[in-house]
Order: sequence, then structure tokens, then C-alpha cells
Amino acid sequence: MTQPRLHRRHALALMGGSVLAGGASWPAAARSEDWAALGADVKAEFKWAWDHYVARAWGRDEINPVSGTAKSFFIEGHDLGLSLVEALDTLWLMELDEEFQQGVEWVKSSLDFDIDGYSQVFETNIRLVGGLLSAHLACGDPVLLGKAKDLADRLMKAFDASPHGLPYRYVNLRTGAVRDPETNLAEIGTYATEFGVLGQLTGDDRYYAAAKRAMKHALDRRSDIGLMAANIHAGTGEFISRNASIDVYADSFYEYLWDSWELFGDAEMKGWAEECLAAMIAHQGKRYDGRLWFPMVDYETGAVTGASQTVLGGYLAGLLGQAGFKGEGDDFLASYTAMQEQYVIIPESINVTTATPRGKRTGLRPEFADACLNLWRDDRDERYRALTAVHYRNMKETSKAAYGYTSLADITTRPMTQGDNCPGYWWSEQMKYYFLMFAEPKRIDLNRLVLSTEANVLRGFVAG
Ligand code: IFL
Repeated sequence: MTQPRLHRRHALALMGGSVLAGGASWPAAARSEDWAALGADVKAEFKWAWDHYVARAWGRDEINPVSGTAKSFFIEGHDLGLSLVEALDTLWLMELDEEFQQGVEWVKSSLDFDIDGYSQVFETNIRLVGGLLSAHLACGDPVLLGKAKDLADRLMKAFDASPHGLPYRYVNLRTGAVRDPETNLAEIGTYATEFGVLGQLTGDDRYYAAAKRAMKHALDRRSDIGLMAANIHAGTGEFISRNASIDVYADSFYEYLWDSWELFGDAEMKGWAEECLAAMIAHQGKRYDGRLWFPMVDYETGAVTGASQTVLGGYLAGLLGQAGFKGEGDDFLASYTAMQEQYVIIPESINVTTATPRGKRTGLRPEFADACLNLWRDDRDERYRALTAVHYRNMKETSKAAYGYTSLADITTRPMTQGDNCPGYWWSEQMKYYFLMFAEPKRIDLNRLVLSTEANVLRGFVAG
């Protein structure tokens, strides 16, 4: 087993120093927390929410946990069991085997992608192809792999339609017709892990080649300072904005460069990841009142073009740590930690110049816990777990509703005002991050673990 590395900052902390980069304080609970008990609590909450989903929204895409109703996510009126598929590998690692099997049986009997309707290619891949693949990797059932392949084949039509191999945003699952060529880095560049694993399992390297070709197209258009604009046209292949973003419109593109190295040993992808992250640090990393943020900048000049950062940008703290930029990762995490301390729930969008919320609603977001997990896996510093425990308890306090966990309509009221929707990713992401960190489940080898952007387990299940 790999020994955790002890960084100088952490050695100082063990000697009693208060040295968190960025100046935010660490929660005191780390030393006294009963992690196994907290892990058991996460599992109990997941099971409780699953039972409500089964009773009130079975096979539907998302439950509305205040009203007990449900809604479609991909194609109105054609639900694809989104929450169920997203939950599968989480159920597996929690050893909720009856529930896992119940979900698998539904997939086998009821999930059919032959629908005459347009589905968003990016979301369909990360949520459904990824969910089916991770469930297959968990239990080995070939039907799950077959469903993942069938769906990926339908999505491939969106790549084929572009002369540059850049997927259109929407594809008709039955006819293969495409629409919406105006797209972005995240939506053209978040396929390599799912498609690569699918290729390994089926012996067909067309999937990974298509995913990598789209990424390379954008990477080849980097400016002299190493940045890409976030928006791009699938038809012309040209950038259609000047804004470089680490945030929405771009985020998982960068994750998948690094993940392709971890999963497949693709050294070219690793090189691109390191170059992109170094360019971000050099040209997008800005200090406001001492806090590190990564606002949008002009991709050619580096001039700041926007003063906001979303909660989704938090993934970058973990990615920086994974790719060897630990100091910057810790600094960026500290900026979000300060927001968690001040607002309890990290605002969906933040004005980085004033460190204040832009808007009141939030989407029950997982990225802070994602970053903590990735930083914790590097050195197993207990304090990342303590920050995650705060995140979990704050969620429980504010988002727990009659029939599950919900997004929030207003984080400024007391108590906070609940919305009425549980996003599909809740089943795959934060509950899994919490459980992995608190319970250290025996069905996962944390040293081998690779998660997709949707936290689907693509490597790391322990056999047996
Ligand atoms: O679907 C989730 C995924 O992590 C992603 N974007 C945002 C979602 C969670 O906030 O890539």
C-alpha cells in the first residue's frame, strides 16, 4: 500500500501550527470524529432516500422530494431512470445489495434508448453511459455493458456529424439527427474516460479515438499563453467566444485530460493536462483579499473578463492536487472553505471581488466534497475529512425534505428555503464522496480508484 506523503505544511500542522494555505481555519472535529459512525449515517440516509425514490418515483429521472412528485431530465415524457442508474455503483459500494439488484433488474427489463427524441450528448454520456459502465464493473453483468454500448453508439452520431469530430450538443437517440452546433469545451471534451473504458471492455478503440480527437482539436487552438476559449462551434471548428474558463462550459474537459492519464496511461493527455493547469495558474489565478480564485479571462490576453466563480469550479482544487499543484489546490480549496464557513452552503455563484453570493438558489452541489476527496487521497490528512463532515452535516441540516434531499431556493433565509428537486448527480456524487472518505468501504481500493466527472467508479472495485 502506498504510504501517504507528508507535505511540509502538514508536518508543521502536526507540530501544532495553524498553517492552512489561504488563511481559512480547519474544523476542530478532525481528531475526535468517529468516522465509521459518520459513514454509517451516510449509508442510512442514502437508503432512506432510495426507499422514497422507489415508492414515489421508480424509473423516473428525478424525484421532487418536497412534493413527492417526479420529473423527466433528458427527454420530456421519456424517463430513463436517471437517478436509479446514477445510484447503482453507490449502492454497490455501500453493500446495499438488494437495492442494487432491484435497480439492475429495472435496467434490464425497462431501459430502452430507442426513443425518437433529442438528448443532450454530454449529460447522457456522463450520467447514463458512465452509470451503466460503473454498474457493469461492479457486478460483471454483460447486459449492463450492452446497454452502455448501445447508448454510446447512438451518441457517436453527434461526433460523426461534425467535419472536425466535435459532437453537436443534442442527438436524436433513434434517428441520429443532430442539433445545436454552438457548444463548449465541457460538452465536446468529456467522453474520454467512459469511451476509453467502453473501448477496453469491447475491444473497439473507435470510442476513445473519437473522444481524444475532439479534445485535440480544441487543444491545437490554444493561444500563445496556453489558454482555450470555452465556447466552440461543432460545424466550423472555431472558437465562438474569447472567454477562457475553468468553470462551467469547460470544467470536466480538464478533468478528463488527467483522468485519461490515470486510467489509460496516456502520456500525451498528461502533458496536455499539465500544460493547461500551468497556464491557468499563470494567467487565470487571481488574488482578491488574499483569496485565490480563477475568474474568466480573455484567452489571448489574460485580461479578466468576469468577476464570478461558481461552486462547480471547486473541482479544480482537487484536480490541481492530483496533478502536482498541491499548494494551489489547497489555496483554492481555502477560498471555498471560507464561503462554506460564512454562508453554510457554498453559493451557486460567487462575486470573487467581494466574496459575496450572486443569486440565492443552489443546486445541491457536490464539488467541494469532490475536491476534499481528491486532496485527502494524496496525503490522508484528516482535516479534509473534517471539512467534508461539515459539508455533509450542513447539507443534512438544510436540504433534507420529506422524501429525500433537495436543492435550495434561497440560502439567505433562516431557515433556508428549500426548492423541490433532487438532481440525479446527488445519487452518484456527494453521497459517494462522503461514504468513501468516512467509511473507507471494503469494496473499493482507494489507491486505485478513478472516478468520472459524475463520480462513476471506472477503476478501483475490489473483486470478490
Ligand atoms: O453532473 C455533475 C458533474 O459533476 C458535472 N457537472 C456538474 C454536475 C454537478 O454539479 O460535470
